[in-house]
Amino acid sequence: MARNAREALYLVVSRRRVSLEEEDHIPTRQLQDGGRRSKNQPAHANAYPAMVTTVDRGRFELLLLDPTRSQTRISAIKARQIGRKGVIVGDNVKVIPTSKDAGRIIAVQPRNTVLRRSADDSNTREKPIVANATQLAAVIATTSPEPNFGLGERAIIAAIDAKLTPLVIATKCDLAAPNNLRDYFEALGVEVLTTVKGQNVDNVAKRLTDQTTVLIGESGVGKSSLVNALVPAAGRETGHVSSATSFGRHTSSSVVAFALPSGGLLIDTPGLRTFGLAHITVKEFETKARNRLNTDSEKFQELLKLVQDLPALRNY
Ligand SMILES: Nc1nc2c(ncn2[C@@H]2O[C@H](COP(=O)(O)OP(=O)(O)OP(=O)(O)O)[C@@H](O)[C@H]2O)c(=O)[nH]1
Ligand SMILES: [Mg+2]
Repeated sequence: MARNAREALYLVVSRRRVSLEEEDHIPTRQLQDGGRRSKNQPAHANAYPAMVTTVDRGRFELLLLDPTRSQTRISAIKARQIGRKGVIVGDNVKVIPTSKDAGRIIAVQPRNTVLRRSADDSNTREKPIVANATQLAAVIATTSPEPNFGLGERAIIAAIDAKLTPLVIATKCDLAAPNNLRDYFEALGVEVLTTVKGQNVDNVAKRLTDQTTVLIGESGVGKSSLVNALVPAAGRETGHVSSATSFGRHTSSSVVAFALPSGGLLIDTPGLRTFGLAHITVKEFETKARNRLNTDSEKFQELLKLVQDLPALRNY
């Protein structure tokens, strides 16, 4: 973090604790933002809409959605009034700037969608991944690591449950042909896009424009490489895949959202080993799949069987 951003954050954190009532009546001089207000005006009147782009141990990076401000990225903490309520990447929030590049989140807007996974199939404790996504792209390499069809299917099931459009992006097509991946997922009614190292990714860019797409896949499949290709300013670190084990190095450790140059958002996530589905119910899944997957296909029957065979923790 830049030094001035860290200092600003320190000032925010070290500010004396105030009661809820006081929070709503912050003196004007603490709003060094230009948004002047009278002493008794509620804080919400000076709040800006923003979107959470990353979360790191109680600290949030936000993209301010106010086109009149020159500074569009700020760090923020949660106001006490939000309590223990979780704030996740993709959340639309209201923030009160406390300096040029820091602020305090005072409200979280209702979510349109929530992509979640559970700790594992027999543990219903949910782990929300992102809010307000419209698409999920299961990123699967043709090789290195070898395709994990099971993880892809699970991500697709979670996408359907969260009312997101599922896609498959087959990476590393310069190393092996994507035919088996394409046949497998197209039979299910899922669109399959392909990428080749060093070639343009216009086919993917076109498909992601004006959508909020979350990338899900194993470590080393090339999620962050794809982000860098689509968002040149992203500068995501990428890692090597071990030639001995064919496993990735779990290079990315946090969920981060980036604005796509042609509109929309792209969300990179850390590599997953498993995708727990204990939160899925069979009936709901069947209903939600109707308009999004080829439910007449044999492949869909296999997918349904996977959901039916999950430990019977759920309310059918
Ligand atoms: N040959 C080839 N290599 C690729 C391609 N895409 C990514 N790679 C390589 O695969 C390795 C892993 O890429 P990353 O982008 O770090 O993978 P990731 O999915 O973000 O991995 P985690 O952050 O660990 O989850 C890097 O060495 C990339 O250069 C591709 O299309 N072809
Ligand atoms: Mg990565």
